[in-house]
Amino acid sequence: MNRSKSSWDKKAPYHPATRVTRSSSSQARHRNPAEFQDCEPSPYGKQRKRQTDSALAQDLSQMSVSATDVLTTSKGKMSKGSAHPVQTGQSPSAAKSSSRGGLASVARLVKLGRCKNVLVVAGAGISTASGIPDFRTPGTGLYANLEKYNLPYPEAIFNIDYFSNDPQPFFSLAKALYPGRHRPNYIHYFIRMLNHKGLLLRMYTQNIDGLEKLCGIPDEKLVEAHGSFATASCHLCYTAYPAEEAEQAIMNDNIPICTFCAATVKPDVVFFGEDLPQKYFLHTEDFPKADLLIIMGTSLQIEPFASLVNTVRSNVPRLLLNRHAVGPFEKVTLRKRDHMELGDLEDTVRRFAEMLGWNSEIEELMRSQETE
Ligand code: CNA
Repeated sequence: MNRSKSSWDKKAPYHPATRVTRSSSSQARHRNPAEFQDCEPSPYGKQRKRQTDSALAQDLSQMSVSATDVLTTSKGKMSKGSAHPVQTGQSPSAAKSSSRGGLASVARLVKLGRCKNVLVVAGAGISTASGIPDFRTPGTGLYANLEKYNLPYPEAIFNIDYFSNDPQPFFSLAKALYPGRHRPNYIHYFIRMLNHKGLLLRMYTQNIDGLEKLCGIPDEKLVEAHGSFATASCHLCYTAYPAEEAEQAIMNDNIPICTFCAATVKPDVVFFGEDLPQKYFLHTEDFPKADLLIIMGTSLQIEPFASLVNTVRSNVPRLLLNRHAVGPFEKVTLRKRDHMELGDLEDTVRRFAEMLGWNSEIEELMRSQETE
C-alpha cells in the first residue's frame, strides 16, 4: 500500500526533503557523511534495496534476512573465514575475548574527562528489568508469545497494513504496554545520571514504554525514534486525536475512530512502513559530534535505527552492553575502539556505575524520584 500522505506533513520538519520509514531489518542505510570516515566496510553490504512503503511485502521478505545478512560481506559474498574484516554470525569466542576489560577502559576514559558528548542508543533490553518483555529474547520475548493473536507472522502486530485490516492484535498488546504500569529501573537512572553529570549529548531509544521520560531524562535530550503513546492520530489521514481518549477506548476494548475520515486511530507508535518522527533526524548533527557511544539492550535488527551506530566517527569508542553481540559487534574483527560487556544489563550497568563512582548517587536519585 502506498500511503497518500506522509506523516512529515503534520510535524515541524528538520529535514523536509528526507523521508525515512521503519523497517524490520537492515535495509535503509543512513547516508550520513560521517559513516564514510569509517575505515571498515559496511556491515550491511551493497545488497541493500531502497525501502518501499509496501510494508507487508517488505516484512515478509525480511523474515529471513537477518540470518543471511550477517554472513554477507561488504562485497556481497558469503564470506565466513575470509581474511577481511567481515560480519559473520556471532562468534562466541570473539565476543568473549573482546569483552574483557571493555567496561573498565571506557570508565577510565569517562573519568579522565575524555567523554563529554555521550550518545546512548537503546532498545527493549533496558526495560526488561522493569518487567516489560523485549521482542526477541527466546521464550520471554513478545514475538514468542503472540499465538493468542493468531497473526500470520510475529512482526504483523506492528505492520501498518495489517493494522488497517485488523487493529485488535495491536490494541490488545498496547493495553499491556501503555505507560503507567511499569517503573523505570536502575539502567534508566544511570542514563539520567549521565545527563546530570553534563555528559549526555542525547539518548536515542526505540522503546515506546515512556520510562525514559518517567525517570526524568529531559525531552530535549531524548529521541523516541519509534514514537510513543503520548500522542495519537488517524493511521490513514493523520488527523490528531486526543491521546487520553484513544487510551480510554483501547483500555475499554473499543476502537478509536478518526473524526475526519472514520478510519482507525492509533497511538503514534511507529509501525513498519511508517515515517520516523522528525526529531530522529537530530542524528545527523549528533553522531558526528559524539565522543562516546553506548549501545544497550537492543538486537539492532530494526532499520534505519540500527545503522545509526555506524555513523559515529571511526575513532570514537563504542561500548555495547547487551546479553550477546549484535550488529557490528558480531564481527570477528571489531573497530579498535569497540568494547562490549556481555551479560545481564542491569548487573553490567551497576558495575559500570561503581567503576565511575556514581552508584550511591544513582541509588539516591532513584529513591527520591520513585518516592515522589
Ligand atoms: P529486541 O529485538 O527484543 O532486542 C532486545 C535486546 O536486548 C536483545 O539483544 C536481548 O538479548 C537484549 N536483552 C534483553 N534483556 C536483557 C537483559 N536483561 N540484559 C541484557 N540484554 C538484554 O528489541 P529492540 O529494542 O532491539 O527492537 C526494537 C523494537 C522493540 C522497537 O521498535 C520497540 O518499539 C520494541 N519494543 C519496545 C519495548 C519497550 O518499549 N519496552 C518492548 C518490546 C519491544
